[in-house]
Amino acid sequence: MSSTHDHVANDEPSLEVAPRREVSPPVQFVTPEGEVTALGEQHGIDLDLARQLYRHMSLARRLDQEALALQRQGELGLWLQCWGQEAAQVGSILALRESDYVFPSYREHAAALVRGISPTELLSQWRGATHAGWDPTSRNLHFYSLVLGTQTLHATGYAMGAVLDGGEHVVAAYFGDGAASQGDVSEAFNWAAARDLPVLFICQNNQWAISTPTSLQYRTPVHERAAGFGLRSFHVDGNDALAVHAVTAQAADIVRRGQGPALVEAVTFRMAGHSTSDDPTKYRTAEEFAAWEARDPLTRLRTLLEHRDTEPSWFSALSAEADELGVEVRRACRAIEAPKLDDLFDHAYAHPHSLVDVERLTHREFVDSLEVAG
Ligand SMILES: Cc1ncc(C[n+]2csc(CCOP(=O)(O)OP(=O)(O)O)c2C)c(N)n1
Repeated sequence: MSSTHDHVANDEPSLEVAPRREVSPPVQFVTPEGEVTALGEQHGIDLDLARQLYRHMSLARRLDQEALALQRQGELGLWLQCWGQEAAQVGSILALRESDYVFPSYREHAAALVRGISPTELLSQWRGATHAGWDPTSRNLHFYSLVLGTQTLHATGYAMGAVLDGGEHVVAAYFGDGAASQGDVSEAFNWAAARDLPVLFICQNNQWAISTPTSLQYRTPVHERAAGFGLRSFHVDGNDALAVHAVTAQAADIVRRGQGPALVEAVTFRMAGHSTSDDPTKYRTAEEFAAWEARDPLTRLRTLLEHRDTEPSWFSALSAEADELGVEVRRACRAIEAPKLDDLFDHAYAHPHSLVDVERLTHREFVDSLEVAG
């Protein structure tokens, strides 16, 4: 049976410009078993960097587990876990300079922790206390974008301004495989390429967009699609923190030198549900979960470090540090105060506005009427 994707019959000459071809495997330095690949040996394994990556990834996983527990206890309204994506996030953000401006999506908790966002700042939004948790200018990390793909356009526009300022820039935008189906992302690719803008697109392909697998979303992998738009493009094992770091560093260097935008597709897996509101066992198999559990980003790095003379005491000190973070996450979450509803009106515009004043009054009258009735 033929499909629309079949090539022409063997006896006909192919007139296609670019026949479909096999996708090249992602760059990998460390196997899931913790062995260094030939490419990894060739590049060199920096054990200090490996320990730094492992530390950040361990702390991120602890924060993620604590936040899940807090949501289940009713302390958070919602949480979107980054479990499984720690290497993709920590490896990439550590390869950037602190002066590089970053536009995250909504699952980049590991990256946010590396940039120094505190548990209070990180959890406030998910406790319903604020629209956005931190001052984006203070750590060059924009606040989370929940409207898929919009941040890729924001990054592209930001990069246009950065170029006018002169200097060396990398403006990074994180997004998912699902967001890549948004027209906004294609527009961002196109405009960044057309204008040679210093944008580094970082796609975490975690295989799922809520309950839709990538296999139902597109035929051409995101890194190949980006290349079609004229971006320099990279494909990396997103559960291999050292490989992600090296690939991102190389891509960022190209962008920083003014050679146009680049894209890194990091192949990873969303181990949890999309959010605390869904049950992934309804749409994916235990076998798929187990296959990715065997590729866990922390386990492989730990195995590598253990094989390369990292003392057990180093791991126990890190475990104690993670315990302290856990205590702090729980304390910080419960201490987040409910917002004053007046803030909504105060922060609508920079200057007073008569319509906002009317809305504020109407709201007050409504609240007062409830108190009288109650
Ligand atoms: C413009 C837009 N369309 C739809 C949604 C609803 N939505 C929220 S998350 C999501 C899936 C996103 O998948 P992906 O980009 O792969 O990121 P992931 O959640 O896997 O990290 C969808 C469809 C949205 N937030 N914004």
